[in-house]
Amino acid sequence: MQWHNGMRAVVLGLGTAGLATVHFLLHRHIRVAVSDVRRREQIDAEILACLRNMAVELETGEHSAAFCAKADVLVPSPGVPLDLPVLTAAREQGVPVVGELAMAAGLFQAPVIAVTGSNGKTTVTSLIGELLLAAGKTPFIGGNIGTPLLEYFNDPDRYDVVVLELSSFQLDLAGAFRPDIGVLLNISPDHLDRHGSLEAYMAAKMRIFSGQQSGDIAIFGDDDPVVASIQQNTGVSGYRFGAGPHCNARIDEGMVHLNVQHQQSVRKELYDLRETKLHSSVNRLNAAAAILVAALQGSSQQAINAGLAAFIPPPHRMTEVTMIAGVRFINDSKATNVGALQAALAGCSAPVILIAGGRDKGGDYMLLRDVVEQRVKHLVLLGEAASKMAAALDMIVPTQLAASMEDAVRASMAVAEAGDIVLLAPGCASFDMFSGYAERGRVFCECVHRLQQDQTVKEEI
Ligand code: UMA
Ligand code: ADP
Repeated sequence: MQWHNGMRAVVLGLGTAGLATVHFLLHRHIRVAVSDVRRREQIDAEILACLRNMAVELETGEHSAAFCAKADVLVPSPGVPLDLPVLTAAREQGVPVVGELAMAAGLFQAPVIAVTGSNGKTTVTSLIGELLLAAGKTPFIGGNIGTPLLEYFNDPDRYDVVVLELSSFQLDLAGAFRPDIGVLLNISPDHLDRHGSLEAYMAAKMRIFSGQQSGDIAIFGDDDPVVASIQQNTGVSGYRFGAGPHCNARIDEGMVHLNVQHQQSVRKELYDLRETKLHSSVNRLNAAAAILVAALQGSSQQAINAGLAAFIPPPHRMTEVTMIAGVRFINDSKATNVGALQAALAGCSAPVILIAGGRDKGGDYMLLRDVVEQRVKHLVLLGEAASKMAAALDMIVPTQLAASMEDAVRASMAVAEAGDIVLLAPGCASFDMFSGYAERGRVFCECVHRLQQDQTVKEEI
């Protein structure tokens, strides 16, 4: 994207990414206006004052054609759908529609590592950060993980490497973005309400590699059949992690065998995950991906081991809550799509009482039938998607509906026996009953701890 003084940009959406975009553009002497569908009184007063001080014009309550018509470029925030009438009109009139990645392309002063996939992005991005810190680096860690990626440009001299978690929404408008290392972990259907089809969603994910040139590195999750077939069909060569014998980071039980040739040197090393907090089946994959990245970045084996040992996985992802009468309670509230739920169940070795459901994201619950049949002994369903999920699964497993998380936890305990697992892995978004996955996970933990207290009181009586 070529910027010039006096250009007028309209930023759509005043969330965290939109605000960072405003600062980025003002710093480059671009005239900025912002449009947000929220009403003015719903916007934080401090942000309104800040925009006023910077003389940034603000439209609220709609994205009007009149407001956007004056733009030389439109910058939608990641969560803004790309089929809005103002965006369609802009494209028809030849007005560029660009995203954060396209704006940042070519401006990074440090090597860029970008991570995408349907599941595991946050875990892998934060683990790469930890491994690089252990190697004495100062990484900027941002993107979908929380800190807007354009905030890197507030103080670029501070960082010697950039690690970005990228969503399909961000990659949709990636422009000429070119990561030095791009990682595609896995692909399972998600966000189909926004992308319209699995093909469009996959195409967005593949954009992580589209700006890469010779010498750049592509890393693929080889155990994922969709990623493996994309790699084969597109002919993109790269490094692979997974269980296969040809993988450059090969998982075998709790060990990762690294075998990479990069810049004239060969590294054959063994990493033991058994004493780390990365022992779940999905976290072994995540660890293999991160080890590969760190090794290709030049981190020593000693530094990688130190980072693995220090890493604490982010909460609400296969986190053990407690054990009550021999029953283990696991919180995987962040399993917000069918792929994450499938992976959670596949990783459980004991019989599972599964608590699932929430806001439907267009997921195909029929895909769960095999793994539910193999792993789940009882299904407890919550939220808006409960009846759709029941229709797909109640022929396979005893199923009941629950009105609240408290009911779901107590109903699960009522059918559980010592040795079982009660797993919260909703396979759905949380917004029908909670403010987000974190609140849903917190409420689950509270219900489990209340149940534990009640059990203790009963035993004492
Ligand atoms: N808005 C409009 N018009 C619309 C839609 C939204 O004006 O048509 C406004 C809303 O009123 C709100 C603002 O846009 O004021 C929100 O913008 P946003 O949805 O882009 O959210 P941000 O707060 O800017 O956060 C975004 C990412 N959000 C989304 O992709 C939905 C955050 O990812 C990211 O952490 C943040 O930028 C910093 O990079 C969140 C997310 O849910 C965690 N991501 C999805 C996911 O992980 O599944 C992709
Ligand atoms: P994302 O940022 O892609 O949403 P997270 O690391 O936050 O990924 O994990 C989201 C969900 O996916 C959690 O339920 C977690 O247990 C599960 N998960 C983590 N890594 C993987 C993986 N490699 N494959 C499948 N599921 C995973």
